[in-house]
Amino acid sequence: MVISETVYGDYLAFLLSGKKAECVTIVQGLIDQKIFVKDLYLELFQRSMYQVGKLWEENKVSVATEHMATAITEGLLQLVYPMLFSADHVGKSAIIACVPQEYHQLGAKMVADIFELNGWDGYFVGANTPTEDLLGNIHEKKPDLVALSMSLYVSLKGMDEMLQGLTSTFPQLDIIVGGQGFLWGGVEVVKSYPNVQYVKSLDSLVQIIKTY
Ligand code: B12
Repeated sequence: MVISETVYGDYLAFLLSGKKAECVTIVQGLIDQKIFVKDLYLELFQRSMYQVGKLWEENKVSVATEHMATAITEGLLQLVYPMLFSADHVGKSAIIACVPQEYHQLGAKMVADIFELNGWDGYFVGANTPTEDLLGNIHEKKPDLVALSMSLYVSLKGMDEMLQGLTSTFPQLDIIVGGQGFLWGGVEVVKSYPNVQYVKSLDSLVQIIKTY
C-alpha cells in the first residue's frame, strides 16, 4: 500500500464527520507528494467508500452520512483534475456511461479519468444513461471505445438491453464493461457479444488503453 493506515484512518474519520477542509488537506498533500492517481483512487477514495457502504449496511452510519461522504468524494476528484490533462493527446476517445437504472457513478467517473490520464478524451455521461441518448452521443462523438459501468447485479438486465441496442446499431464498436455488479455474475452475458469485453480492474483497464 502506498497510503499509510494512519493517513487512511484520519481521512475516513474526516469523511464520515463531514470535515471537507481536512479531507482536502490530506488529498492535496498526497497530490503534492506526486502520488499516482490510480493509487489515490483505489487506496483512498474507493477503499473509504467501500467502508462507508459496509458501515451503512451494518446500520452504523445513516443514509445522510453516506450521501455526504459521496458528495465530498465527488468534490475531491476535482483536485486531481490538473494531473489528468498533462499527458500527450493520442487522438483517441471513449464514452463512459452507467447502465440504465444505475445511480452509482463514482467508479465510472474514475474510469473516465483513467482514459484522460492516458491521453484519451474520456467523455463521462453519467448515471442512469438511457440507451437512446447514448446512441445519439456515439453518433456525435464517434468514440474508439465505449465503457459501461454496472454496480448492482440487478442492473444486469438493463445492461444487456443496452448492449443489444449498441451492438445492433454499431456492430463494429468496441465496448468494455466493468464494476462491482459483476462480483455476483453477468460475465456470461457479456461473452455472448463478440465486441464486448469485461474488464475487472483499473490495472486491466490501463493495460487495454496502452495496447489499444
Ligand atoms: C455511494 C453509494 C450509493 C449512492 C451513489 C451516488 C453516486 N453519486 O454515485 C446512492 C445513494 C445513489 C446509492 C444507491 C443505492 N445503493 Co449504493 N452504494 C454506495 C456506496 C457506499 C459507494 C459506491 C462507490 O462510490 N464506490 C466507490 C467506487 C470507486 O467503486 P466502484 O463503483 O466499485 O468502482 C470501481 C470499480 O468497480 C471499477 N469500475 C466501475 N465501473 C467500471 C466500468 C469499467 C468499464 C471498468 C473497467 C471498471 C469499472 O472502477 C472503480 C475504481 O476501481 C456502495 C458501497 C460500495 N461497496 O461501493 C453502495 C452499494 C453499491 N449500494 C448498494 C445498494 C444496495 C444501493 C441501493 C439499492 C440502496 C437502496 N435500497 O436504495 C441503491 C440503488 C440505486 C441504483 N439503482 O443505482 C449496495 C449494493 C449491494 C449489492 N449486492 O449489489 C452497496 C455495495 C452497499 C452495501 N454494502 O450494501 N448508493
